[in-house]
Amino acid sequence: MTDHPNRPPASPEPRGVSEQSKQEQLSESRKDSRGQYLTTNQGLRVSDTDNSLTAGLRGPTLLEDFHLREKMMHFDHERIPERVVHARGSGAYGYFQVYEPLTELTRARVFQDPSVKTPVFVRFSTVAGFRGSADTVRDVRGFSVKFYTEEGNWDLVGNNMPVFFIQDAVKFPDLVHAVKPEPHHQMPQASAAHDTFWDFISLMPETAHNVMWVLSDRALPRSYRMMEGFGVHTFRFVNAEGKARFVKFHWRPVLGTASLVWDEAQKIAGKDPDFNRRDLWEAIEKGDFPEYELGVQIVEEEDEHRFDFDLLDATKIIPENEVPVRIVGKMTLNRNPDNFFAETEQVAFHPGHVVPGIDFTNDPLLQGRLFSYLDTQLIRLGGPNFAQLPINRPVAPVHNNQREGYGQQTIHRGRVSYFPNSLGDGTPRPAPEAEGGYVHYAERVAGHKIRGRSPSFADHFTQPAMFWHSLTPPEQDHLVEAAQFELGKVEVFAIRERMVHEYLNRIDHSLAVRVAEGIGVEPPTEDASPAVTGRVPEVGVEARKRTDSIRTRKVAVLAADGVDDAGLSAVRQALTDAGATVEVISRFQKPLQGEGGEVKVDKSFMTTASVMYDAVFVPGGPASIDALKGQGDALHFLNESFKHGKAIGAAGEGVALLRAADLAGVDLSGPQGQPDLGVVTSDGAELVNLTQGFIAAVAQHRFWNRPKGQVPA
Ligand code: HDD
Repeated sequence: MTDHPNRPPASPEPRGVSEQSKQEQLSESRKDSRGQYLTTNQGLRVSDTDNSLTAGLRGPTLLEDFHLREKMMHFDHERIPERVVHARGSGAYGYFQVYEPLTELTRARVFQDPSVKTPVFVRFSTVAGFRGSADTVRDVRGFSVKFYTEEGNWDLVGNNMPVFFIQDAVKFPDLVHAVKPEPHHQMPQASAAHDTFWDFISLMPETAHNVMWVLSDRALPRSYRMMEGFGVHTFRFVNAEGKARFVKFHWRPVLGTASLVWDEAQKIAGKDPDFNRRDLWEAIEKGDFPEYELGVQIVEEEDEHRFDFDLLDATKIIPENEVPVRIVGKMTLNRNPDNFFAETEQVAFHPGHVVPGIDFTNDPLLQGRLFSYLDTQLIRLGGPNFAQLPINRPVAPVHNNQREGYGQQTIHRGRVSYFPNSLGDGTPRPAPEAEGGYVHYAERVAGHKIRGRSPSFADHFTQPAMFWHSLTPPEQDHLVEAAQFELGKVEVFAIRERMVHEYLNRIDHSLAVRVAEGIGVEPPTEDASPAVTGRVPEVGVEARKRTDSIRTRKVAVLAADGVDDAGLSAVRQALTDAGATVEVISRFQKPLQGEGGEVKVDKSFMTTASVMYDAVFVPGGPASIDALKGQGDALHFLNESFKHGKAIGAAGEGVALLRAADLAGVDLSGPQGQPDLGVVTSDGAELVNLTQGFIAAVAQHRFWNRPKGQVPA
C-alpha cells in the first residue's frame, strides 16, 4: 500500500548552492504592496481604514467592526521579546568563498570548492544594551555568521574578542545579571560601569582576560567593517578520513581594524545612536562591500596538551606566535535586508548548527551554549517552528517527521510521520556518512561524574598580562582611562579597592597603580603580577590597522560663502579618487556662493558633528575663513577633531582658522603645519603636495602623540 496517491520522488533531492540560492528562496516570501488595494488578512478589500464602524457619527463603536478588531489585534501583538543578550543588532547578506580546498583539514563542503559562493547572513550586535540602545557603547560586539551551505546551515556565533568572561556556561546567567541594568531601578542602560558588574568581576578572576579586552579600544569599533571576529571556542575540523584537528576561527576585516576614542563614542551615542548600523547600511548601499578574511589556527590532536593553558578554556587565546593564523577564504557582505524585523530580528543563531567536518570540543562554555540557544529561540520566536521562518530556512532540503506546533508553515503530505515505517518506503531515512549523514566525532571520554574545574584552567592572569604588554603606550593610556571611568562609577568603595588590589595588581602593577590614582584608591605597594617573558603577540587595534588606504573614510570639509571652490573641488576629487567620502559642512544647509561658483552643502553644524568623521579639511577663501572664525561650531569642530586624534588639513587662508582654533597651541608657523601630529597645512599654492600629505595623514587613522589634554572640546 502506498503512502499517498502522489508518491514523493524515490531518490533524495539534489543539493548544491550558489551565491543566489538563498535570495531565490527568500524571493518567494518577499512582498511589495505598491499599487495594490488595502485588504484584511483574509484578502477582503477594505473601503475605509480611517473611521471605526459606529452607531451614528458620534455614537459607540460596533462589535462587528472586524477590520478594526483585526488591525488592533495585530498591532497589539507586534512586539516579540528581545534577545536577553545581543538585543541590539544589525544584519547583512553576502557570501563566503574559500581560497583553496581545505580537504586535508575538513570534509565540510563549504571549504572544498573555491568557485562556490556560499550564501551567508551576518548579524553584528552589542551585548548588554536593549534593542533601542546606542551602538557606540563600551561592550563586546557579537559577530554571528549563518552559512547557508548545501549540507545545511552552519552558524559561527562569535564575538569581536577572542576570549570570554567565564569558563563554564553555568556562570552565564550570573554574568549577564551582573552587567545588565540593576534590577531595582533598571539603570544604567548599555553600560558595564556600575556596581553589580564590577562586584561580580572583582570576585571572578577568570574574567580578567576578557575584561582587559573590554577595557581596551577593541570595545569601541569605529565600524562593524573594521573589527575582527572570533569563534572563541576551540572547535574540531574532521576530514573525510575521520582525522580530527582542533581549530580556532578568526575573521579579519580587509579594511583593517579601527576604533573610536571613548569621549567620541559617548558623544556619538547622543548624536547618532545608530552610528554603526548606519555605517554598515550606507557602505553596502554605496557598493563599498565589507569584506572579512577567514583565518584558522590548527592544532593537531596529539598537541592538545603542549600549551601552558587548556585548549578547552574559552578565556585563553592560542598566541599567534605559537600557532599562526592561516587565511583560508573571504566573506563579502553585499546586500542589506529588506525588512529589519523579518530578517535581522527573526534570525536565530545556534552554535549547535554544524555541518559534517565541523564538530565540538568539551569546552564547558561551548557545551552549555549548545543547550541554551534553542531554548531562547522558543521564547523569542514563539514556538518550535522558527527554522521555517524565511531567514532561518536552510537552502539544503529539509525532511523529517517533526510536525505541527505553533505557526507550522509546511503542508506535510501523507500518513507517515514516524520512523521506521513501511508505508512511506522507509523514508525519510537516515543518510549514511558517505551521503552526508552527520556523524559525531568519536572522541573517547571517561571520567567520574563531578562538579569541578580542571587545574589546567587555573591561570587567570598570565594572558591578561600578555595582553597589557602587547599594547602600544597610547593604547595602555586608553585602557587606564577606561578602567578609571568604569570603576569611578562604582559607588561601593570596597569594590574599587578589590578591583585594584586583588585583580588589576595581579595583571600588572603599573596598571593597578595608575588606575588607583584616578579613583581615590590607595595604590598597591607589592607587585603581584605574573612575569611576562618572551615575545608577546600583538593584539591591540593598532597592530591590525591598515595605513595604506583611506577607502570608505569620511572627511568633513568646513566652508562658508566665499570658499575657494576650485581648491575644494581638487581636494574632494583627490579624496574620492582614493575611496573616501567627502561632506561639505556649513552653518546652514543651503548652497554656498564660492569664489567661482555654487557649492553644495551636505550637512549643517546643526545636523552633524566632528565625531561623525574620520578627518577634517579647511579649504581657503578669505571670506569663508572670516565667517568661520566667528562660528563657535567651526572652532569646536576643529578642537574636537584634534582632541580625538583625527587628521586635520587646511589650505591657504584655511590655516588661519586652525590658528584661530588654537589646537592646543600647536605651532603652525612652518610651511606644512605639523605632519607628525597629523596637522597638514599649506599657506602656499602647492595643493597637490598638501592633498597627498593630508591623504597620508587620514590613512594613519589617529595621531596619539598630540597634547590633547589642553584641548577644551
Ligand atoms: Fe551567546 C546570543 C555570542 C556565550 C547564550 N551569543 C548570542 C549572540 C552572539 C553570542 C553573537 C547573538 C546572536 C544573534 O545575533 O542573534 N555567546 C556568544 C559567544 C559566547 C557566548 C561568542 C562565548 C564564547 N551565550 C554564551 C553562553 C550562553 C549564551 C555561555 C549560555 C549558556 N547567547 C546566549 C543566548 C542568546 C545569545 C541567551 C541570546 C539570543 C540568542 O541566543 O539567540 O542564548
